[in-house]
Amino acid sequence: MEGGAKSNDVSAAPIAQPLSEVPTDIASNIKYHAQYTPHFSPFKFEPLQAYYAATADSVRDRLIKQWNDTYLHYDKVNPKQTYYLSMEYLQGRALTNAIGNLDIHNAYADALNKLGQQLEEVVQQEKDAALGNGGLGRLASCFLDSMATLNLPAWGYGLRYRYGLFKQLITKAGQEEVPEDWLEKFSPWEIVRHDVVFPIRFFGHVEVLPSGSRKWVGGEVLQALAYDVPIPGYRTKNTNSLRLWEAKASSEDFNLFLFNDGQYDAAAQLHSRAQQICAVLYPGDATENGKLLRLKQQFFLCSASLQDIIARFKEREDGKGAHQWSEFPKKVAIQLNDTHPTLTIPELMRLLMDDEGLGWDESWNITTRTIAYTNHTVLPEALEKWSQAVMWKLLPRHMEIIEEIDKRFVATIMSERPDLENKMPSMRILDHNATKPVVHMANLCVVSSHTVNGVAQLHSDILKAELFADYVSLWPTKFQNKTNGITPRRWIRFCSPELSHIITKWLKTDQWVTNLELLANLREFADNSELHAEWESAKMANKQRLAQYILRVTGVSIDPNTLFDIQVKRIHEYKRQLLNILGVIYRYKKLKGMSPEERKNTTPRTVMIGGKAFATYTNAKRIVKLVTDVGDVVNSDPDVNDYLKVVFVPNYNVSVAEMLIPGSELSQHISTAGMEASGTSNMKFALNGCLIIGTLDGANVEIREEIGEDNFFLFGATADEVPQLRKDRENGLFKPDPRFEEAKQFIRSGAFGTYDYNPLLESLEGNSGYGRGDYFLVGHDFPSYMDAQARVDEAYKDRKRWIKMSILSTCGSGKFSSDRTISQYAKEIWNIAECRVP
Ligand code: B1H
Repeated sequence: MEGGAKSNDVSAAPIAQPLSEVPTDIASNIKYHAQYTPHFSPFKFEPLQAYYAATADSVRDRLIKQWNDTYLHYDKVNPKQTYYLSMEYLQGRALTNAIGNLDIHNAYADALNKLGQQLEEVVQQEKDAALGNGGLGRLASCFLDSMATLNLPAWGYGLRYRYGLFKQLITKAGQEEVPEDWLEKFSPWEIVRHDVVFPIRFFGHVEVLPSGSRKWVGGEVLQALAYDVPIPGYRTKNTNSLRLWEAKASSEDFNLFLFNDGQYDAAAQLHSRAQQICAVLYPGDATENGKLLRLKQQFFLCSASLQDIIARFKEREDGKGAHQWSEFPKKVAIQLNDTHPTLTIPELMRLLMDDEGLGWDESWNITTRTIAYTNHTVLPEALEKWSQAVMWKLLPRHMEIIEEIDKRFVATIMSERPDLENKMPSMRILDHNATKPVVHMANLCVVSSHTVNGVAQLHSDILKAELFADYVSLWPTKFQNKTNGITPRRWIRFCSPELSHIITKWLKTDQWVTNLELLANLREFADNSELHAEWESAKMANKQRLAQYILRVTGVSIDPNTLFDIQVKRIHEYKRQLLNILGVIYRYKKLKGMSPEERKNTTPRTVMIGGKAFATYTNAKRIVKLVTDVGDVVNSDPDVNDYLKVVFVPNYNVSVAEMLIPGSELSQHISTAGMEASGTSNMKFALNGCLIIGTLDGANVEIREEIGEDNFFLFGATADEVPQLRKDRENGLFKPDPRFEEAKQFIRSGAFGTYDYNPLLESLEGNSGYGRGDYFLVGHDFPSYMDAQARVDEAYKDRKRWIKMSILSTCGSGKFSSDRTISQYAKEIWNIAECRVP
């Protein structure tokens, strides 16, 4: 059954005033919710109840009030609004962020105290919303925080996955994945909008109507139901929305006849297909089935969001007479977070032409003035290419439109730039030569967007010089850089209150929380011994908190007086956790060979490595296993125990990051140059006064510029050297450093157990191929990495110098606020202005 959905009302019914019985004083309000929310028995008040039934619900009242006011205000002013489309959001926990942004943190802590609860304990009851894989999803979440804080009319759209990123268990066998049920007890932060439902079609065919226009019909039709997550800005009334879509089948799709006939599965077939759509984040796409489901997810997000955007556009414009389609790009900006929501392009074309009756030229003009695309990677395996056959089957009308876009693009080139004819194969959207024809999603995005941006200066330069070089000569002004940023609220103000108070005290203002460049003013105190003492004691408090956490989750006791050295990020060969652990192995071997006296002259370290490996990425899983095996040996070796510990931090996620980053002193961002588009944890660590050891890759380049090269432990090949180094390697010109050979040999000797590490070691041998022949140049960079580590050891011995470097790292982090990034998107890509709720 199709067409049964209500697709008109996109507004939230405003509640004129809060329920009068709900007490406004916080403690009574919490008590009220504890008694009247139906989720738990009313007479228990333990931390879990305090979180669910009370704290979150009572914060929610305030959020919803602000959310409604914001919506009404945007409705009234009708400004140009941005819609950020992303398949991923890594929101983490919401409670601390909500009461911090609403500026009621202390009041809540006091109120809970009165009720016999500790806020710190209550906030830990919340499960992380992990609807994302890593940096790309966390960036989207930081952007939402900044858009609200800057009072920008801007919404996020995503999918409400039932199971987000898996939970990582570390066992004797290495990593195991288990589902993380973030909705197990329900999320108090989402509001289901039963009145916001849109039909989404899959499969079917295209019919030509008597008028000559085309219409997509048949197939199966599911429903997209909206869930809104209010996104409060920091100390402002503006509260934006993250709208997450869930897939449903309608009741008419339930076949009562079949059910009564005992055919239970067949009776609910569409219901079960609907459930699959939002069941999991990024299901493995190794199988044809997995691919089709991922494509369905992508289309589901694009179609539902566009229908919603168009409905809102019409509603707001019709209030002042009939809407003019030429106004659409003046009211709507759409940002595609990588190519995952690319289907927005043909879907907008389809809606405008087939549903609204516009012609091709007008529809194309509107589409290309509305849509902009952010590229987040140059890794070939992450550049999406969809099989044309699969797309014809699932989205026949969209494939017609994509063919037409491709045809017109080719025609334009042939008539305007015949010199580019030989570049056509790499520039075209459709390739016809391959044995299995595909759609190049990035090419579709570049051709159809008004702006394309990379996420750090080096990455944007590489895009212009390599991946998109041919397009640059065609459209020189289309390409921009927007260096990533992070929200200072979550990533220092709330996760490190101790350091934040010190900064506020010395700057004599807390304005830095929304104007991060003010941190530069701390530089004048970089040698002040009083600040040094306070800084060191705040860092020590954070290290102690981290040590307790590590003991609790791993059973390993670590000493806060050692150098805390951390690498946390998704496990990937290009991120080179293998380089890190090989360095650790070499360090361990040297320590073993030293006399007790000699050891006393070394810098004691605790090395922490954490991150999830994609379930089917075997080499990444071997790296996890190697780190845990090295940890087992090193941590139980009394000879070196006071000088080295190695911990694999399990289940790295946003909340764990909030614990690790403030307690870090050295962090590793050591990807092969040219491969990490930006990185964002590097910014979080630097902001928290943690020094970086890193390559000239992604945003490291700009971080080093900002905090000063003396305060950055640099090593390794540069991006422009990498291609030649790979060639040298293929030609047998690479001479490995003896230290590198020694570290590998130590693994082979069985020093870390009997697990078969040969495949991992072999990836570093041979002379060519991706994932072979040391494609990631671990061997080449190893000696300069070890030298940089030696400089770290020396620097750490000089406490005064180290603390100064730490302060200067924080001082130089002002540029990396996502407020700066988002202001630039607003001005230079979206052309939107603030719309502050009075
Ligand atoms: C980034 C991804 C990504 N780049 C494919 N690309 C995915 C690609 O599920 N998939 O198919 C998911 C994610 N993620 C990261 O984006 C970059 O590697 C980081 O360097 C960058 O900081 C981050 C945010 O821009």
